[in-house]
Amino acid sequence: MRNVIVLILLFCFHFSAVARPIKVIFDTDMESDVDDAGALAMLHGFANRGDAEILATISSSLNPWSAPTIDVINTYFGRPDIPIGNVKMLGVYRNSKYAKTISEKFPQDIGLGENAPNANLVYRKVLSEQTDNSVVIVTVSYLTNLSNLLNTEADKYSPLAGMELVAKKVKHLVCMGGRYPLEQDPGKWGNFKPDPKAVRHVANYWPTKIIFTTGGDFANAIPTGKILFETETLHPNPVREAYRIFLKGWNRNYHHSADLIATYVAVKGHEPYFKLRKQGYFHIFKDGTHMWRINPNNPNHHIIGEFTEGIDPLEVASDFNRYLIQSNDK
Ligand SMILES: [Ca+2]
Repeated sequence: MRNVIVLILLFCFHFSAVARPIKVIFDTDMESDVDDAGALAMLHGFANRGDAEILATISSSLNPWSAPTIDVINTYFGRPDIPIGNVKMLGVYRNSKYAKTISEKFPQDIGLGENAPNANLVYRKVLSEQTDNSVVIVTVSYLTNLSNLLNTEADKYSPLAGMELVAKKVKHLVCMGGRYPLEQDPGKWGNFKPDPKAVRHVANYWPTKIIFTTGGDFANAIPTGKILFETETLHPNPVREAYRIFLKGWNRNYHHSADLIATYVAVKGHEPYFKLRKQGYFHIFKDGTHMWRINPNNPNHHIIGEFTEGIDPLEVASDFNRYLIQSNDK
């Protein structure tokens, strides 16, 4: 009898400790690299398993094919009505090898990014509808939208300004951004380069915890995507097609997992695979180069760039791959 009570208590503790599904807003530059497509597929994989609820998918790119590619992937996974927002006016534009082809070849009904509402409005509407301290935002992209969000004022969705709205509704932010280790030479790479002003604004003023995840060798150690080519699907898989186009000429059928790491951490947390470093803060220089400094400590800044001892990165890759093919039509 006592064992039964202990089991019941453990069961209750387990399900009260982490509320499932995790409510996620996904912010992406679905254009220059293809791991964004993999990360969004992975997020749908989590949603299919009941681990995540996708509240909104947002493009931080002015590339007009970024938002429709997001819509293609949402539609393929049976969630065609997830709100999509897009950065407006001042933003980063990068070319894409795959986004136009994917947007034209697969079902989507947004057309072009300019038809998507302003990212600010989507963020404000969606956040205002959620319970307090419940939303995880994951950005695998430029920080333009999140910087703009902090600058928004009260509107029809909420009487709160952006800073207060984020502080009230967001649990934490997961940000794929820099390189690691970072103490020696400033890292200059990827998502922090095109709009460093936004990165500094978000890193210095974002009112909740930020978990930074890093790329480079750490993300290269987790090769993912091959499984897309090995798994037959009833309907043509747009994520497989995006990887195929992107990897053509590279003479390989896998890719790094930078954006997938951030997405995994957003839904599952850092365990069991990754070490979470808490002491220090992420210093962002004016040009977007960055350095993890041990002092002073910023309790809101955490960083992930190393595997837990004993973890084989290929083991992580095979787990990530499982989520990548959690489509509805296998
Ligand atoms: Ca990205």
